[in-house]
Amino acid sequence: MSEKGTFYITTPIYYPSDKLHIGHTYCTVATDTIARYKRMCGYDVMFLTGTDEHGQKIEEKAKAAGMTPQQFVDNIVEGKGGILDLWKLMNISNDRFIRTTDDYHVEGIQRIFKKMYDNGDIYKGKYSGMYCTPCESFWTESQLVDGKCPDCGREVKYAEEEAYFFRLSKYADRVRELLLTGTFLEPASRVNEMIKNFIDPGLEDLCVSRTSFTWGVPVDFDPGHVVYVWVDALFNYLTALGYMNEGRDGKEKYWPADVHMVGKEIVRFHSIIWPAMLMSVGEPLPKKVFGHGWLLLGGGKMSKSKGNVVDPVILAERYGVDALRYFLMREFPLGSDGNFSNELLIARINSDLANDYGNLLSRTAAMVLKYFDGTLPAEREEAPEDAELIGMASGLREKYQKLMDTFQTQAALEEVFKVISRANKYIDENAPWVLAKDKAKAPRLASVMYNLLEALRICTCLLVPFMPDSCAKAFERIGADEAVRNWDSAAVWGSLPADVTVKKGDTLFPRIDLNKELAELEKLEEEARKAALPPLEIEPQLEECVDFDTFLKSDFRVVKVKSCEAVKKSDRLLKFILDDGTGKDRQILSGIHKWYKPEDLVGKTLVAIVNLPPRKMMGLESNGMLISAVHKEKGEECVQLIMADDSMPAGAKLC
Ligand code: ME8
Repeated sequence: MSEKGTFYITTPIYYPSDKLHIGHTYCTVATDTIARYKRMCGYDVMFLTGTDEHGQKIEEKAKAAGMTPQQFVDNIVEGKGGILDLWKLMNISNDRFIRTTDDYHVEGIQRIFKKMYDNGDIYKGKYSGMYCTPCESFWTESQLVDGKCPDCGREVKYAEEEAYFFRLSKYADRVRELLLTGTFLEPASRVNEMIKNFIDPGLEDLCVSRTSFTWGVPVDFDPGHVVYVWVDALFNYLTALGYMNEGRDGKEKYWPADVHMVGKEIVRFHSIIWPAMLMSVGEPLPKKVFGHGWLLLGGGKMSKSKGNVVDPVILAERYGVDALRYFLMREFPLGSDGNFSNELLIARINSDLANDYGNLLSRTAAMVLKYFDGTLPAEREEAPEDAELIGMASGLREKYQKLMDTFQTQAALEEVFKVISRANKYIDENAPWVLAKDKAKAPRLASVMYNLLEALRICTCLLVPFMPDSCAKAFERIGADEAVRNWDSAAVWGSLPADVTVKKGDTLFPRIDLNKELAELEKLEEEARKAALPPLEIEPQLEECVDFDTFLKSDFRVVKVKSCEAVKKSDRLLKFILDDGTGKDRQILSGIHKWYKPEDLVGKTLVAIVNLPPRKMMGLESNGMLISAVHKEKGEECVQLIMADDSMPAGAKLC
């Protein structure tokens, strides 16, 4: 074991019900950054993430997709472009990945459920109440907001069934005490929320089994019941370490967890239900639950059903994984909500990464190459004006550590960038291009260059958890070998060798053309939104029968278009003059201008129902209706007129 000890950190396990979006990516990148930071400090880190694959929502989605639930989740987790691919792309360094459909976890959950049953904390009763299917949550009437789910705002359904209950009420006092003492739940503002909304009104026992669907961990001693998905999900943090199963190991080493990183809407499960269940099975409690905020879009939550999700793959592929990771950690403090926009993303990449950091790196390396052929000479001349930069860079690690240890990732980055700005200013103050003109000033020029490289090295060491790949490239560029890329050396000014050699390299963070990119992104996002929709939607067939005589009363005829023009002041209507075989012109109005140019329809053979009562539209009479095929494609309505073969005479009856 490492001298520093162990550090066990987890993300929530994600529902593989849809592709993950930038909000999930935010949560995972934040956890990854902290895991990488702790590893860098010398901890033996266990970083766990995974997927929460059971429950009614998944069962319903799989059915709609014509798959078994297992096929459905396999595809979203392991399929091309699935969750595993996303985490690989985002350079997520998890040590383990748990799927709640893994055999070892299922076995573990069955044993855990039985253990709580045997110790009297789970009992059989009857549940009646309101259930939110998307959130897999039961709510009492008093918890509903405007009659809807308080978490997601969607409709809830009344549900009644025989069920097992967990004696949550028994643990209310101990949970209250846990929340009120120490720093179990952070940020502190979330503590009040939990006490006021859930503990004070009185904790009710929790329904922990379902019988109305089958996609879950079966209760082995009572067939027909499946374990409530949140019991199944929360215990992943322990089964992943081999608790009550032989499939994994590490519980002795890593439990209790140091921190569960979770989104604010699931703080309740992690800070109330989870500790109570751990008390029930007699296991130590996690040291901390950290409830981060949401990434919002236009002030509201991203959700697939609203069609406003942002695809991290598009952004990472366009601007680089590290730029996206940096933005997510730099723009929003972890505990609060933040409004995502493409504009903010691009502005942040341009200002911090292209201008400040990237520019400092490329200017410094280019100057060392230009003035010293890449290798600094031994002779130096220090000056008092170096002190500020050296002081700031030397003290940076200490400030950074305090902030990172309290998950203030945004503030930690701010500190790093203060040093980067100071270094850029130092270039302007010392004007190396002027020093280079005078041979006698070469020692001074060498000192200036060395100080810049050192400041860059220290900053880069501390940026590694945020942008691992780009930092490796930056180290290469400034000639920092492995020995001076680490945590220890980040506190030691002067770690680079005096005769350091820099290398040529590509621009790390190219500047982005804001307006061009915004337009491009909008187009791509629109295409992605459309592609995500089911390709073709056809209305379901009516189940109610129409009797034959009634059907025969509808008079469908072949008609030929004599003329067709747009109706003035209407952007929808076309006016058709038709030959219906009677020798008299028939006028029909049809709202299909969006799909047809009038001139293209003249001469066409169509089908119309001719015995509808006349209707007036925009002051014009319409005698009948043209028949069209209607469906939706990628969410857009499509209307196509039924065109008959031109050999069919006008007036022929359809039957
Ligand atoms: O809740 N901004 O899974 P999940 C920030 N399976 N975070 C966001 C977000 C956004 N816009 N949207 C989602 C579950 N998240 C359960 C967890 S743990 C034992 C079981 C975060 O896929 C959300 O807050 O719905 C949550 O922490 C995580 O993504 C997983 O959400």
